[in-house]
Amino acid sequence: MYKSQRVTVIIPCLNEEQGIEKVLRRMPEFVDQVIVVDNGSTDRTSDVARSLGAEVIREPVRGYGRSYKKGFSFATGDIIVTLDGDHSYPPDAISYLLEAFLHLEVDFLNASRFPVRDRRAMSFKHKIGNFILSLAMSLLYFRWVRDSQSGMWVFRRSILDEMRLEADGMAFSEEIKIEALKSRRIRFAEISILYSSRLGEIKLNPWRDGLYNLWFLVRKRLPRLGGG
Ligand SMILES: Nc1nc2c(ncn2[C@@H]2O[C@H](COP(=O)(O)OP(=O)(O)O)[C@@H](O)[C@H]2O)c(=O)[nH]1
Ligand SMILES: [Mg+2]
Repeated sequence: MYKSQRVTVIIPCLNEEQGIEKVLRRMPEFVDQVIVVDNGSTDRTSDVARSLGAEVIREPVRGYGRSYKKGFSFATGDIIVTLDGDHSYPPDAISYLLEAFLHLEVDFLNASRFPVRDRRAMSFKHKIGNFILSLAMSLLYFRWVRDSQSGMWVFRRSILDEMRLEADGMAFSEEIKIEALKSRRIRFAEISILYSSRLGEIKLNPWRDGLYNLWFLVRKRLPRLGGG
């Protein structure tokens, strides 16, 4: 419990045995439920997660978005916090994010990785790609978003009823923010966290996922451009 709110943390994992151990060891005491969604990892991810007290849920179909949607259906907290299992997002920032979330009285808080202070955390190519995707999202949805691709969010579980979440892959990260921005009832804010270099192997394919995510942004906007 954090200030009488039940907190669920959800972590999607695909072969993150190193990262998930560090993430779970740094998980704050006040978190009520930790869900790790495993998608057919071939390493010890599930065993490690279970031994450190997480609820491990298996999603048979691959995909970042797919595993989040599965995880949401098992969440019981009033507030959901998400992060990667690769130890690149700081679990220590959860209390700071929750404090800001409650203080700002928002329903969706995006943790921006920018400015990146750790030089090894993100390559120049990824910085450019992220900038293009965030600029595209900001222009298409008329709202300045610094980090459209961040994987760390804090939101009220109840807002999921207002969202249409369709992406099964990496585009899920931008889709959930778009759905939050589109709804008049959902108050959105963004603050910075410290992002560091990941443990283990990257699952994102920069060209394939980057271009697809750009296309996804435009496609999701198109029917609205035509129909108003
Ligand atoms: N369950 C599940 N997790 C995934 C899948 N793809 C990526 N992940 C996890 O999602 C998180 C984000 O992936 P990552 O490679 O770190 O991408 P990046 O942070 O955008 O560079 C990591 O915790 C991955 O293990 C998937 O298909 N299924
Ligand atoms: Mg990551």
